[in-house]
Amino acid sequence: MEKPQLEKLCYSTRQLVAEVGSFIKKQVGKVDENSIETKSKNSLVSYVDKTAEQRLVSGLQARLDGAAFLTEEETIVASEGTYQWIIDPLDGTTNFLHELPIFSISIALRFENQIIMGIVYEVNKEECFYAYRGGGAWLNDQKISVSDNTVFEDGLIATGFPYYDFEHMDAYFGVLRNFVERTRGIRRLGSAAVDLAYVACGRFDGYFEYSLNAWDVAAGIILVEEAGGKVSDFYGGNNYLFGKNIVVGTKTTHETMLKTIGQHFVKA
Ligand code: 2AM
Ligand code: CA
Repeated sequence: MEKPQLEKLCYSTRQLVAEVGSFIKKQVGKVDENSIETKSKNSLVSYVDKTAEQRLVSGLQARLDGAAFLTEEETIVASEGTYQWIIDPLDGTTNFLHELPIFSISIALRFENQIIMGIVYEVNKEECFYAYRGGGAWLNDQKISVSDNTVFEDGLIATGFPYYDFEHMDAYFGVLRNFVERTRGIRRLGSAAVDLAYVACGRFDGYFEYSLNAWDVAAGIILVEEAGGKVSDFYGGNNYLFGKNIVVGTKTTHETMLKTIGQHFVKA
């Protein structure tokens, strides 16, 4: 796809995402406790996630013919196609259900193993973060870039605590202890897509987490890259889309985080 076409698709996808975001916002506080399903330990879902996903999928099908889908709620199974949409219709479902105003829609478009577009829409503040390959990263029409802070100790770091996979607790809390002692602070927002978007616009200097799914990070990856940040897996490699762990940040923050993570996490 040529750049002008990609830009156009990104623009029209942003309209769709804002519409579905407004649906999600209207459902805050309306979900009956009995209608919440537990997919697996601490992984919750309601009609809101599913309806949002169905609306996104049909809107995207109308915008790009024949693309495949990888979606969290599996309302569609279409894995064949040169283009693939990777969707989390509601990232931060636990926050949403607890009426904690940090949750988002995360949509990425992948072509031949490369993410070429990403949109993260933070529903409460109506902030649309978007990027397409070679086009820079943006927040509501303003160009964004990662923080220009070069002092690790002055940085704010985001993470997600383990909530179902407790196998690497010692390693994880070893890293966290180090960062707690050495940085300005740690934040745990509960939406990986928002964490990544906030690194892209410089609110956070870095972010790391393990046990993630592709739909949590796909859009945020291109946001951080196009905003001038660094992205890798815990071992410095590029297996971060499906590898279930990710570390991102400004060049200096990423380098320092990776060094500490390497002292605690050993590649299996
Ligand atoms: P989700 O709401 O789309 O499932 C990283 O913390 C990611 O883990 C979040 O983006 C969130 O995505 C997911 N997650 C699922 N259940 C969680 C829980 N109980 N606590 C925190 N994060 C959770
Ligand atoms: Ca979700």
